[in-house]
Amino acid sequence: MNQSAPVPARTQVAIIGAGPAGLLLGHLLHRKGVDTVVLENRDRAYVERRQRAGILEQGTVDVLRATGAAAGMDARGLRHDGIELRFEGESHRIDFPALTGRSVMVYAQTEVVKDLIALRLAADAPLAFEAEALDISGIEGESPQITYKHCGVEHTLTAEYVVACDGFHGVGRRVMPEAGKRTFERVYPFSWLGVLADVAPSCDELIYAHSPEGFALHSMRSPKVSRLYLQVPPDTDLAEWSDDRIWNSLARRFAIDGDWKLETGPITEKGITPMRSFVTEPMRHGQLFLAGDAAHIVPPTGAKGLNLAAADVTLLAAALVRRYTSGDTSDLDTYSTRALRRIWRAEHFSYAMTSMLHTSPTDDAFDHRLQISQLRHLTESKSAATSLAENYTGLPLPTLTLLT
Ligand code: FAS
Ligand code: PHB
Repeated sequence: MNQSAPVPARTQVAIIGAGPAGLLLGHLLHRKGVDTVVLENRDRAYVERRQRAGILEQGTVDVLRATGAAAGMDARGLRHDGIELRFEGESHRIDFPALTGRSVMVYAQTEVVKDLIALRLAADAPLAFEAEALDISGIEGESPQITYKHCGVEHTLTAEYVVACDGFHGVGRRVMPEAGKRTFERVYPFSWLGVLADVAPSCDELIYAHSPEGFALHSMRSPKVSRLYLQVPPDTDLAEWSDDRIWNSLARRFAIDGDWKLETGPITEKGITPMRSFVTEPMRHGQLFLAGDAAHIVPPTGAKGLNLAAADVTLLAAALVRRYTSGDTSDLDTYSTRALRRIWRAEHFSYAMTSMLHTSPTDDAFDHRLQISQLRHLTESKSAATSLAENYTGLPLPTLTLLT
């Protein structure tokens, strides 16, 4: 099915993008009686199978549960109370509940997206697939308009607010006026090669490994499916990485003293993800708002990407509900400032985790000693471990009263 209810020509909040940000925003607003339309330029199958994030921080879990979108997560998600750090043949666990009283949920972004699409279609709320937003105009007026193409025909959607949840390559950020726009970027000298494998995970919790050969991460999607990543050069050709080469390299990177063994199995998906940090400020101009990857990108080492998107739209949804229920626009006026405070905290955490765990081609022996010292400090200092646990499980979200 490529769309739900017919797409009206006018709505209150027009949302571009049916990734986690756009779908969650649409869900949160529809529940509270705010009219929305979601426009997505890909087809449903593409959006639902796109392999990306795997970890939901506590705040994201709380929002999904508080707003009736957690049935799939609570049935199939895996609650994790910690992660394992490996370096120099050692293994050390960071215990989240003991340090913060919070945990995380292993539940793939693909499943979150499927759940939110199903909820939106069941609610018969307008969601058009293969509907590409071409331009956004009138954002400084009362009735901004989106020009979009759907099934080869151009249409216009008029709204009171437009929220660009259209990812790093979307149209929203391009429409923000250059005057006053500030962008910040850091491109890392490595990428991640990610694989999905039909083999039971060789661990109960995620393993983040620092090794002379480079970073490796052992994650999972279910008790029978493993998700693993290894650091590769930025211009890596996937064809040069056979299954055997991937498994052998991962085994060396995860190796610790003792009899732990990496189980291998059929690799069903492979992909290369470049690593960058990116932020654009501000996240609002007139009636146009940015949320999620449209406004910021983090290296996935801190498992923040999806969760930042969810936090942005939770803040924005509460601000829009306040505006539509009481006419009070104060939270809308402070959305960008409040969202960016959380975004920069996650940018720093993701940068710090990435710098600590990856071996850069420009690193020397001094850099390597600093990394090992930082890792060892995390295993010996409760305050250092608590800081990691606080950031990894996510900063508390403001009250959800307006959204429940
Ligand atoms: P998304 O990019 O998910 O969604 C934007 C949507 O807008 C897309 O469906 C797109 O088709 C649509 N769109 C774009 N332009 C449009 C237009 N003009 N008109 C209509 N629709 C348009 N994060 C982690 O935490 N862990 C990970 O392991 C991880 N791995 C990743 C791997 C890859 C390859 C990528 C690209 C990202 C990864 N991320 C990861 C980050 C990722 O999960 C994002 O943070 C998350 O998808 C953000 O969600 P959205 O902001 O909704 O953006
Ligand atoms: C994943 O499971 O895809 C995942 C988990 C943790 C990360 C990044 C990706 O830091």
